[in-house]
Amino acid sequence: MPTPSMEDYLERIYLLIEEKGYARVSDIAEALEVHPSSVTKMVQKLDKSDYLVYERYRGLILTAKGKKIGKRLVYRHELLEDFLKLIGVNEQVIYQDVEGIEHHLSWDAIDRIGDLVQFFQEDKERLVQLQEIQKKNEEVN
Ligand SMILES: [Mn+2]
Repeated sequence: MPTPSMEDYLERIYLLIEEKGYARVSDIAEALEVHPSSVTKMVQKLDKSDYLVYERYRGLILTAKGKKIGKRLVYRHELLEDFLKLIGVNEQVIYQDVEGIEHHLSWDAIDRIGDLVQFFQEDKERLVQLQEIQKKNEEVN
């Protein structure tokens, strides 16, 4: 199991490769706002755990295991953003909230949240009902 920090790297590396076709240490450092030497250290750790293959002058590639988990981590982040948006959380705090919770939920909880998002998406009337409750609660406060 990757640590939260390893998850952040794998998520970002997967996204960079998806967007640009490659992930350089400098790109990862910029995206995660960390020093390149920290990236090198972590990349070596991820290599040791078989999530990727890193060669100093040739860059890095994700292994099948790294791709699989990277894809799930990106999905998890996007699902949690969709979920918070759906239930009406202020968009300005959504990204930070997701960064704060994403590593601390079980995959069971993620899948159940997925069900709930689907529940609201399949019938917009359900969302209207939620919004009515929220309006009422706002009036009380
Ligand atoms: Mn994330």
